[in-house]
Amino acid sequence: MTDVLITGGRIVTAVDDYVGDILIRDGKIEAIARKLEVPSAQKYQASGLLVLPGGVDVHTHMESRQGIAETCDTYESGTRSAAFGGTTTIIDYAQQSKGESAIFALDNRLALAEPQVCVDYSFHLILTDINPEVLKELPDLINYDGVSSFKMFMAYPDILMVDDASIFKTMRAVGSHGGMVNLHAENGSVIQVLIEEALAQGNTSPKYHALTRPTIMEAEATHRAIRIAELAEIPVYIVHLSAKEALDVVVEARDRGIYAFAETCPHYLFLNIEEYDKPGFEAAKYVMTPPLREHHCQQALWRGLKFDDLQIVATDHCPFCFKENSSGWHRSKQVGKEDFSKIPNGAPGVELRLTLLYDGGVRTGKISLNRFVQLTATAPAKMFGLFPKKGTIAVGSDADIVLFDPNKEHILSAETHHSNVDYSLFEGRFITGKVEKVFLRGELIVDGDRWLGNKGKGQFQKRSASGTF
Ligand code: DUC
Ligand code: ZN
Ligand code: ZN
Ligand code: ZN
Repeated sequence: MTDVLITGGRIVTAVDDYVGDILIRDGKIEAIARKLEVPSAQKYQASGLLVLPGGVDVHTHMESRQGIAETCDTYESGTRSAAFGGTTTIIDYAQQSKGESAIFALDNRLALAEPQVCVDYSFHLILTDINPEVLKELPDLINYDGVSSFKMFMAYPDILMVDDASIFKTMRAVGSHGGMVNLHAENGSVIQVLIEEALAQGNTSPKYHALTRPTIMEAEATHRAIRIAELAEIPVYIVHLSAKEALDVVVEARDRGIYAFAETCPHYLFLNIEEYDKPGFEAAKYVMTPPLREHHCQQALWRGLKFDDLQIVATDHCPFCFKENSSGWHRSKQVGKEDFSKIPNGAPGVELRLTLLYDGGVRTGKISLNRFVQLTATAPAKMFGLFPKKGTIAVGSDADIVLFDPNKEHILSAETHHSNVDYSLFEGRFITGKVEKVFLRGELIVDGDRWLGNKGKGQFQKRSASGTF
């Protein structure tokens, strides 16, 4: 592999900000200096551009089944879309079916993803059936397979929801081995009552998805999750935190010295509950869980990002097409046309995380440039055992590098994104700041609008301990 030299860019990490040259050799960062001369290297001039570590998105759902629906991005299309957005590593999910071995679930997902992935990848293991045999498998998954995070749902009774005892047992089983539990924190049993009441009253439109999932039921489950983790004496990670009330619970725990961590997602930062007032079935595009919240929640989330009560921004990319299509699995939102509770839960976004957060966070002064890198690359890599291989620009790290033009103006649209999904949550939004070039382990995979990557080139990442930073 020819050496690569990136010259004259503004190199930004979670802590640094300077102009310099980066030499890449055999996929890794070989040297960084004010000026490097390597005549034989392939050169890329980066003056005027930000040179950022490749993004790490720790929450995506490619080819993921939900009831009779399946997300519409394959591992190939979804990871290509990620790459165009400056994300070079994803952590997706392998889900244990009821009665299945967790190791079997991982092997199955690996076989599906491996020939397709265009960026580096790992999985969190979703546990749906916690029994003594499965608990015994977990240390092996951490120590031999490099899967150190386990997700459970406190919502969706009869489908995914596990009880508190299962959460506690799992925490105990993985904690001493460097594993961490991720939780979808909502009180699923209470929410189910509200859903049934709404439907009984004939309230079937998408807006009732939001109205039946109150913020205090997110806060209640967040509190329960953290207190159970406190008893088990292990760190805990709350996925897709959306509500101020839930954030308050995290802040309270962190102030007591508890290792409670949480992520939020771009849609909670930039959109609010008013989207559900869109006419007709249009609002179904915004049916994700938790739902979009009131405006005051957004302000709280930004504050949480700024003061490190929230550590990570991940996308929860879970794309279902809006329009019906005929191929195989029903993949569209139309499944829930007559009943909001049947609308597949999830929204797209894997390609937009960096641009949205740069435009709406850094440019507006809500977060600093270093914090932007911390939230999108460094903290996710550290939280889930990928650092320092991933998540930073340093000698010896993988050469996953994004050249970002901070002044380029563009308009977000489903017409120009690279996901299979047929709509954008941010259609027509005017943005300043764009991913220009993306290197995956030193190979240029995105060059402006051109795709230079290859499916199957993404490498599975065996991770070290989660939740230790
Ligand atoms: N939770 C997720 O993390 N993704 C999609 C749907 C859900 O409820
Ligand atoms: Zn969830
Ligand atoms: Zn998700
Ligand atoms: Zn259908």
